[in-house]
Amino acid sequence: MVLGQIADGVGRGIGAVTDTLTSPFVDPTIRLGVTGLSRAGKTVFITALIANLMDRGRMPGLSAAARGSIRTAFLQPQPDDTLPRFEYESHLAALTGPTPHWPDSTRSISELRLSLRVQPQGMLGALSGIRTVHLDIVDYPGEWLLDLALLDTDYAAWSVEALRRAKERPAAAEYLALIEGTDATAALEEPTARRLADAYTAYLQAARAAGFSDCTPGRFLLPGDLAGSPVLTFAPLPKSGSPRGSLAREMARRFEAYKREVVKPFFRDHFSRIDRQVVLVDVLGAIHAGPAALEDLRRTMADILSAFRPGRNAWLTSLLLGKRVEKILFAATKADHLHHAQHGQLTAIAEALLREARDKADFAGAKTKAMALAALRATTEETRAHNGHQIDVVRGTLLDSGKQAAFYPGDLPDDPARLLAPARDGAQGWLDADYQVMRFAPAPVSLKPGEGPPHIRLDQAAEFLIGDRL
Ligand SMILES: Nc1nc2c(ncn2[C@@H]2O[C@H](COP(=O)(O)OP(=O)(O)OP(=O)(O)O)[C@@H](O)[C@H]2O)c(=O)[nH]1
Ligand SMILES: [Mg+2]
Repeated sequence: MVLGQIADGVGRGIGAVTDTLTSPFVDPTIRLGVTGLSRAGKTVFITALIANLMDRGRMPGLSAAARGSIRTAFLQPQPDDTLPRFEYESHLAALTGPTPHWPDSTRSISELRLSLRVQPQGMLGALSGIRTVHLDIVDYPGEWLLDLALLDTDYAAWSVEALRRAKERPAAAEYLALIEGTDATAALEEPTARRLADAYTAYLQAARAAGFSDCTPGRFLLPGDLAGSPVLTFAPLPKSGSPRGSLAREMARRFEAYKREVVKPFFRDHFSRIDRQVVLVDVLGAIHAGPAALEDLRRTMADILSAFRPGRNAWLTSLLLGKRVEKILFAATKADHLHHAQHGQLTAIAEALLREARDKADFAGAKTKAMALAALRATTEETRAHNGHQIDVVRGTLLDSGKQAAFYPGDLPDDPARLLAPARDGAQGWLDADYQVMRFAPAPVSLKPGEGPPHIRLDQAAEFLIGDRL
C-alpha cells in the first residue's frame, strides 16, 4: 500500500521534526495585529502580553493558562526576515528594570514570534500530544490604517477635506498662512514643495500633541526611512488650475505615488495576513483633551475600524479574497488611571465607540469585543475621605516630579452619551466635570518566579484574542 506508507511516513516524520522545525503542516500560527494611534499604548501592551504569556502566574483569565495546558512559551526567530524585530527585551528592561521607565516611542512596524507548547484538551488532545502554536505579533501604527481612505480619493478631493479639517484646528494657522502666499499654478520648485510639506507635517505633529486623532497621511507623522523622499513631499492646496509642470500638478502626482508606493504595499504585505486584531485607544487621554478631541477620536476610530469591514474598499476586497480578521478587540488602555469602581464606565465608552463603527456595517461575522485594560499597572487603589465623603482614588509615582500622589480623574458618566453627545455637538468644554490625567511612572516591581508584570485584564484580552486556539 503505497498510499498508507506515505501517510505513515509523513506521520513519523512529523513526530520526529516538530521539536526543531516550523512546519505549517503541524504548527498552527496565529498572526495577531496590534495597532492604535501614536501613544495609545501598543509597545507596553505587546511587552506586557509577552511577559505574561511567558510567566503566566497573573493570567487566570486565560483559560489555557488557568488549566495548565500551556507548558512553556518561548521566543523564536520571526518568519519575516525583512520586518524589524519588536525589541521585547529592551522594552521589558525599561518597564521592569531597577529604575522603571516607559519605553521610547516606536515609529514603525515590527514583529515578534512567541511559540507556545500546548497540551490540547479532551480525548483527542491526550492522543495527539503536545503541540506548538506560534503567535506572530505585529505592531503597526493605527495611522497607517487611516490611509486606506486615501485610496478612494484623489488629490483635489483630499485637499478639500484636509484643509477643511485644518481650518478647525489652531495648530494649522501657520500652514494656512503659507498656502495663502503660494501660487499653486506656478512652476514646481522643489524648495517650495519641501517648505509646504514640512509646514504641513509640523501642523500634523502639533495637532496630534494637542490631542487630535486624525492626523493623516499616516507616514507624515511616522516617516521611517521614507523621510525626505518625494512620496512624502506633498501637502494639500486649495483648488486651482494645475497646468503641466505646476506645483499643484506635481503634488497630485506625488499623492498618487504615496498611495501606490506606500499605502498599498502595507495593506498587501502586512494587513492582509492578520488573523486577529487588537485596536488600542487612549480614551482617557481624549476625554482629558476635551470634547473636540473626543469627537475627533470617535470619527477616527470609526475610520480605523472600517478597514476591517469587508467591502469597504474594492481594491482591498479583491486582495483579501474573502479572508477576514476573525476577532477584533477594541481596548481602552491605561485603565489603571481609574479606580476599578469606574472601569465599567470606561468600558461603556469604548463599547459605544465600537458599536457605532459596527452599526455602519458589521464585520462579516468577525467577533468583536470592547474592554478597558491596563497593560502595565502603575498604580494602587485607595478610598479616601474628601469633603465629608469617600472617594475612590488611585495612587502612584508621578512621572514629572517622581513624587507619590493620590489621584481622582473625575466622574465618568454611566451613560457614554453624556460625553459623546456634547462632543458631537461641538461643545467647547465639559459641562459637568473636569477630567484630569496624570502621568504615572511604572512602579518598581519585584516579581515572584512564574509571575509576569502586574496588569488589569490583560488575561481577558488574551483569552478573547487567542484563547480558542490554545
Ligand atoms: N499608567 C499606564 N500608562 C500607560 C500604559 N500603557 C501605556 N501607558 C502610557 O502611554 C505611553 C505610550 O505607551 P506606548 O506603549 O509607548 O504607546 P505606543 O502606542 O507604542 O506609542 P508610539 O510608539 O509612540 O506609537 C507610555 O509612555 C505611558 O506613559 C499602562 O498600562 N498604564
Ligand atoms: Mg510604540
